[in-house]
Amino acid sequence: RAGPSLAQELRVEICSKSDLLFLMEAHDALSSAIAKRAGFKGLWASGLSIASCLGYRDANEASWSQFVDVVERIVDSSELPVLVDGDGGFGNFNNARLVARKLRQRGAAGIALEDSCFPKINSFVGDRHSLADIDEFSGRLRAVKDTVADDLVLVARTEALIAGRGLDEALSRASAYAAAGADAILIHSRKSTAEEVISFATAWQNRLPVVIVPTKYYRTPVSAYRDAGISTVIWANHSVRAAILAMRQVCDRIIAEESIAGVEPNIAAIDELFELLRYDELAHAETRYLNLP
Ligand code: SPV
Ligand code: MG
Repeated sequence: RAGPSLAQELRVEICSKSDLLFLMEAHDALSSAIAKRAGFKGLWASGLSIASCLGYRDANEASWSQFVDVVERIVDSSELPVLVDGDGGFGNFNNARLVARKLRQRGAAGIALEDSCFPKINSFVGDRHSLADIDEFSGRLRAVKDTVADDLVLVARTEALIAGRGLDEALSRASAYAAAGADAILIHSRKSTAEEVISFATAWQNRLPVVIVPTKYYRTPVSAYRDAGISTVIWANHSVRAAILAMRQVCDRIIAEESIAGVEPNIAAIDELFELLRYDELAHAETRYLNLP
């Protein structure tokens, strides 16, 4: 399936009033295949997770081209609609539209752009998050929209609450971003309860679909999001965090026991790996194309 049809699928899902869409984090082809097998209908190519796996901080240390290469692997391996975390667009309007164009070429379904300044810093790191000027950021959105039109879903993310600027600022930014052509608004929060994102959703009244990232307010049941008319929930970093714990435990145990016998029941079988990467398809193709006796 080509990029634009995945974009269409993501647009329909995000805009659907009938139910909540869940996007699962992926950071490489394997996490993408695993999320697909679990039943997720769409993926979030997380900037934090991808940077972490490359050994970079979520501070625009990885280049846009490194990032786009990883996205291609995520798209290929799942063939699901992938909403890509485009950070602030890696610069000004010109960088943002270039990245969007490249993401379209690699089969992404959507891009989320946040109103941070380059270089960004992850929303949960420190407390010095500076917001971009509204008009300048709107220019980034308009440039992306003019470049990729309907081939990519454009999610505008405001960091107003992360920057401590309050609900009114978040709402006025969301309005400006809607006017600039965004298809949905991502409202981010670092609070441990969902209160402020629910307040946002209530005041916003679905002028565009609302997307949230409940990493810090993980206790809130999703029924609260359905009640608030929220469109999409992103589980933003849970595969990479699961991998960190699993790898740490296995490394700790192997070094302590000088044996791999103890860990064998607690790690994926080699066959599961072959299955995830569709070695059966290769075997089938060999019978077809190699003229085997
Ligand atoms: C990401 O997954 O990279 C995000 C979400 O942007 S957060 O890390 O919460 O900023
Ligand atoms: Mg990010």
